Amino acid sequence: MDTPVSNEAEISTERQEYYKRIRGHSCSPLWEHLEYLVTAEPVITSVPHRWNYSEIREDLLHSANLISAAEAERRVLMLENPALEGNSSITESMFAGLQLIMPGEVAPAHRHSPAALRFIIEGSGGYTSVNGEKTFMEPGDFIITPSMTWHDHGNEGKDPVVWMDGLDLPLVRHIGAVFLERYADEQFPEGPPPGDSLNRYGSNMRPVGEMPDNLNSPIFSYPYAKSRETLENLRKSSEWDPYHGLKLEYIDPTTGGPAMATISTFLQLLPKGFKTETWQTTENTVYSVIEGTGRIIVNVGDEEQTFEWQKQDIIVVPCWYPHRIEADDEAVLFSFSDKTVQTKLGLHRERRGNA
Ligand code: GTQ
Ligand code: FE2
Repeated sequence: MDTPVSNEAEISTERQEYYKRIRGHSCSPLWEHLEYLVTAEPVITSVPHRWNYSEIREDLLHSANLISAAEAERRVLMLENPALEGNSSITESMFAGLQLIMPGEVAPAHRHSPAALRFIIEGSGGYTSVNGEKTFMEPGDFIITPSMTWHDHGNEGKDPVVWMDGLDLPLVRHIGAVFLERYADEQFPEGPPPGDSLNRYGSNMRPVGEMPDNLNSPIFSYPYAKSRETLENLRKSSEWDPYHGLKLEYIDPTTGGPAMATISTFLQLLPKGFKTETWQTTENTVYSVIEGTGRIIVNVGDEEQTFEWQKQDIIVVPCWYPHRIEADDEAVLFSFSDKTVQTKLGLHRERRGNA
């Protein structure tokens, strides 16, 4: 029996030819792509992952034998999301890396439109200079380098200094607005004395007549000693949040908003044995462990993936992966995310619990 060419196949061929034809005008049919473009829930490429610092440390320190900080400009091992290899990204929106400065070295001055944060992992005597204001850094300290501020780094101590860099680079690259300028000299001229911005803006007061940029905190440095003490003081009067333990956000004291225009930053305390409830958020989060041991349990499809962590480890939990945290010992976690970008764009969402 003759089978007539099915209507569908005919349309299909006709459609194929049509698609080819409109391709010539740089047009494409939305109806063939809609279901992959606008999905019921976030569909992303990046995956949760943990970097075990004790496994990386030797290789990181070895980089100093291969290249100087000056030659490298920035001697950084990028933490690439395993699903985003070659993209210099830890999530779709953010960059993270481990930067090494050996005693006596200088990472030369430059400035750029992507913003950066530093979170100190090990070593003493390291400093960063932001627009000429030097800040010495200790493990656990958090320092910001706002967009287009001049910065150079150095190490006046005796040991290697390592910190985690967090940048909004993938986001800025996506938009296209990337600019870099190198300073003519190795170091930017010394400006205000160390601690100047903290003195000006860090005491719930501010100099009369000064109007700082309201997108970034005028305070460049958030020392761990102070923020750890705050957590310790607060634990006595605060209830533990079932999803976060005791979690504080670093802010710009002049606005109450986030410390950085494009990156949200947090410090959280989890008491010994604490187990959080499962939390789901659109923000892409990078955790850095300062104290304690425990695990982050992430739901990936129908299975649970467990990422054990200890001091100095880094864990990424991308957008919308339900996850919970367990602390075996008392733990302090620093984290940064793109929450403030999402909030400013009206996109941030979260879901508490398994519902
Ligand atoms: O320290 O200035 O990890 O400009 C990437 C780009 C660090 C820095 C990075 C940078 C820096
Ligand atoms: Fe930089």
